[in-house]
Amino acid sequence: MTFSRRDILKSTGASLSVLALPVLAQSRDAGPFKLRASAFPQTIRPGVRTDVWGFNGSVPGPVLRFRKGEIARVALVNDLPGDASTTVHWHGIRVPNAMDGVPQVTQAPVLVGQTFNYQFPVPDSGTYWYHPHQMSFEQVARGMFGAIVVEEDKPIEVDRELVWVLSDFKLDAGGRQVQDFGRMQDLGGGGRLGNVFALNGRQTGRDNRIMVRTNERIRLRLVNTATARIFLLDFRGQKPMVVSYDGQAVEPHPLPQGLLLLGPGMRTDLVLDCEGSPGESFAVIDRRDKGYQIATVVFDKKPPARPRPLRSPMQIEPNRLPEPDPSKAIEHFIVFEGGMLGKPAIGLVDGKALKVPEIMQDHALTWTMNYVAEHEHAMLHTPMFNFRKGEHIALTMINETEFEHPMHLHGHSFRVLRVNDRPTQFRPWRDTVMVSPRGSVQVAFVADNPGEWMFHCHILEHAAGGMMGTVAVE
Ligand SMILES: [Cu+2]
Repeated sequence: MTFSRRDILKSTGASLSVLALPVLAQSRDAGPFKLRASAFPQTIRPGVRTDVWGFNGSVPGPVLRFRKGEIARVALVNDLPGDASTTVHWHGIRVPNAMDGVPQVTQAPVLVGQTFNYQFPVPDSGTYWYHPHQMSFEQVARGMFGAIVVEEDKPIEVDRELVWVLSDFKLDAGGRQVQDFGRMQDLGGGGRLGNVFALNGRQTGRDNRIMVRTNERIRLRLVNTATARIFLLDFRGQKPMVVSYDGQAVEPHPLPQGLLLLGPGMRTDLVLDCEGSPGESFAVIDRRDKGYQIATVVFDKKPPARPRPLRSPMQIEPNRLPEPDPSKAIEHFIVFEGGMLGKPAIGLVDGKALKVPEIMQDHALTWTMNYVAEHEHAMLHTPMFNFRKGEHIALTMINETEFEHPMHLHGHSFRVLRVNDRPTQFRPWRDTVMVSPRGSVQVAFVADNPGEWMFHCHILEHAAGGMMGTVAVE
């Protein structure tokens, strides 16, 4: 049984009102889409209204759906309060540089009252997301994010598709957002963690029930939009299969150690063949934070969707990414140092060597990449590396800090070749990769997209605290 695009959209909208996300972009000829950034109240925790910032009046913003190869046209309208300028970055999509949404680097910030028209071809299918790159540690924390789905030419066979946007919010007793963005202890520590976990903008928990049919096949598109929280999801008793990381197909495989690690900025598509008896249920919990419950999946008492699970292939048709050849790749290294624990680091700020405590005091920076602490989107930055267009690059990140860093490269996807000096099993394509404390990761890619591209930690407080740089492709 296959479902048409229309059926899938209908069922995502109708399946569960609590978790259903508004769908905006649906069709090629629907014309340019408008994303209006503004402040508004939303119920995140049951019973209270929270003032959030977001797109088109909802957190998360609408799911933008495109087809592979389509030209995306999105008008960003800035109606944020005060003088909050903003931009939109299309995380993971290999856009032309001028459309990348990075203030000072690829465009001027969009001022309140202004509109900016984004237009770019969408080269790859997969799960992506959008968010501002201006004051992102504050604007994303307030609720400015949404998912992007780029459909494959020939989608894999599923009954239903669900988009789960995971985030967290820091609320006070009255349900207001705590206004403590950019504190030094968050910049130099584990980032600013919320106290309310949210799934599609609503507090998660036991009562978040998702009804499924026995032997139904669900494609779950998971996006972590939190500024700092790392999720480690356990689908208790179920055996979901990973079919893509960061929008790119991977050989279908069970979750490593049965757990899904989802750091800030990362996405994973799972295929879940719901195996259980009608009336049973299972919990989805976060193993990182005291087994916090994300949702309860309940098997409908109706007869099974089919007598036994589907056996049709789960392999997604891969995107055509330029294949890096490690034997001819030029090697580069990046060392991360600093933060509040571990050995004191020395870093260059504006060309001057300082100890990290001084850098913290005088410049509010705490991290270094290759011994440089970089101001967010500094006007006077120099790229960390200059690549020639078409060059094959092997990049090794060495984490000399006591913290995890999900590192994100703009404009390109890379193959993850080695983690902690061991070859990876599937050499997955990613655009955001977790580097563990005292660990290392080697990635490879072809630098084929011209322009100056951000390379930064996606714990957005770390980015604001110095883990932000650029690479140039000429
Ligand atoms: Cu980091």
